[in-house]
Amino acid sequence: TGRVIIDGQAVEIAGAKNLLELVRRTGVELPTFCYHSELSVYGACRLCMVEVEKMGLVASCSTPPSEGMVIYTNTMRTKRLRKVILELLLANHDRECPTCVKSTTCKLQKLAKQYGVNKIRFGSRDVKLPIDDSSSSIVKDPNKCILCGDCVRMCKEIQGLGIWDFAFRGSKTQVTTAFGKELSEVDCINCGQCITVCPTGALTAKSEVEQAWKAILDPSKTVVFQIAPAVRVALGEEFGLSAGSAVTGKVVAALKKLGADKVFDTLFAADLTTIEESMEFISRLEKGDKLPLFTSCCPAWVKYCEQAHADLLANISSCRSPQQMFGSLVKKHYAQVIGKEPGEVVCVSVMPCTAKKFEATRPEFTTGGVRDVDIVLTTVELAQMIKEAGIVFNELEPAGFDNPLGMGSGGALIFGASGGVMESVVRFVSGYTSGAEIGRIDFYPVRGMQGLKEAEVEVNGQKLKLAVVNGIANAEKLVQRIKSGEAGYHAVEVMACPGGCIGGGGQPEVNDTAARVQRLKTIYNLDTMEQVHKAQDNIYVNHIINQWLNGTGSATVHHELHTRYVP
Ligand code: HC1
Ligand code: SF4
Repeated sequence: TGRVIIDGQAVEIAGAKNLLELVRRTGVELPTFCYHSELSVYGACRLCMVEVEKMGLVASCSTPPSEGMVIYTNTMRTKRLRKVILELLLANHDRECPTCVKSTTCKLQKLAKQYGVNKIRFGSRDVKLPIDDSSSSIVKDPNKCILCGDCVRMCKEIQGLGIWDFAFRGSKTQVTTAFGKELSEVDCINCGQCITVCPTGALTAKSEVEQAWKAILDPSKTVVFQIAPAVRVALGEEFGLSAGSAVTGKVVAALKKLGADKVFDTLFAADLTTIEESMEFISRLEKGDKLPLFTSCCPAWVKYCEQAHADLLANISSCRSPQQMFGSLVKKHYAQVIGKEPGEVVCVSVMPCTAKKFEATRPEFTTGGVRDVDIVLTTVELAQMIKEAGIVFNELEPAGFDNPLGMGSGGALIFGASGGVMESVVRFVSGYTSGAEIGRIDFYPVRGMQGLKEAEVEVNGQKLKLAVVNGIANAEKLVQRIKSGEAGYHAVEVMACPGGCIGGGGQPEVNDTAARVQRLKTIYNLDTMEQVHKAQDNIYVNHIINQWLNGTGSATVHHELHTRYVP
């Protein structure tokens, strides 16, 4: 309680944890690399320094406000200090800005411009450290690291993994993996959350843009795209549209202009996943076996479970993720329908996720020796291709998906938000067990950004206990409670990224949770407008199950849409 004076203006302290938050309330944005409201305060970059009477210069992120403080945000000393810090960082930084993936979105570049750093009074570094591109999802360029520690805290605090840490001392300090191993050799789950907080080009997604161009420009290949649920509520941000703008029709139009032969929808496969996972759930409930059922769509969660909880693998749904169900359908059936060999059809996914790149390389997801999903582009990579092609995205006339793999229900759309898979399963199971048309089911308890959501639903006279978690640290806590008997559920949905896929490591960069909330809101708005609300009402999916897969529960379905996790 109490008040402080900021640049001559009285401000109520109420609820503010630090001076940085209070200054923001006055409409002044202080520069910072290492402050993220969802992570612990580190106070390393010192850029957010303010001058406080009787205290001098303090880091605003790590200074709690107290009654009567008199604060100045813009003095000769703060100005000089910020400039020196930025110059020192730049002196020690690989300044290949125009060729850097993060050029124009890099925070170091942006702040250098904003604070008028137009010369560097210090010598440049001459050491060049090796780039680590061993991972299928993430590239690390240590020459661009500014040691803010954001990735370290993200991986430790939100994902509970601690893949990154500081090593060496003084001017030799680096952020690296344990024993400096390559990223592919450690237990990284490829979630890409470290990328989302990296202010520079030190951590970026492994680009597959060149492979995609090669396929599109090869006349002997038929190139088939699928678009994940969460891409359509975020891609617009790359073209200056507000967070959460719905751009579904424009994405399809852009892909057709780029040269896609067919543009299908991951939503189609998500409906298939809902049906398969629900049938599996119903069967486990009847047998009272392998409960709780854990969802399997998130490849970062699956990898985590393989590494940390092999004893739980039997509880994970055997369903392939929608991305991989789609790939399997394309390579095993669609290719045949259009008279092509699996190798002549290139299946490209556009995903909000870096772990999907890894998932697509898993050896179990192949047909006739070729990968089911050949190329995985992130939302940001697709934006890159659209820009390269000179397409004026904002002026595109919307286009519709192709059939037969282009239709999806509202239940499939909400897969892109944490809680969506669970809600979609609830929509299916309630309808299936009642055997009647049940109308809309909007299941609010599992919606929202919270790390853990719990809900109960009555199906066929049985009370089912459900849990939804996002963030692997939250998942780990829940697993511990389940293992100790402290908590019990029938089904658990896990997504590795905050808010679910809308907050994936391949999405346009956002500095706060507000943008994620907007994306989430749009997903549910789009669901409300969908005429087909539940997976079981997707007539195209029902048709394909019968025509291509010999009906629900067939050996074909089992073989082509499911997988096995081997401890
Ligand atoms: Fe997701 Fe999924 S919802 S995992 O978050 O189950 O990536 O969007 O495509 O596969 O459908 C991601 C999103 C995505 C799969 C689906
Ligand atoms: Fe950690 Fe995820 Fe980054 Fe891997 S990708 S280092 S698990 S935050």
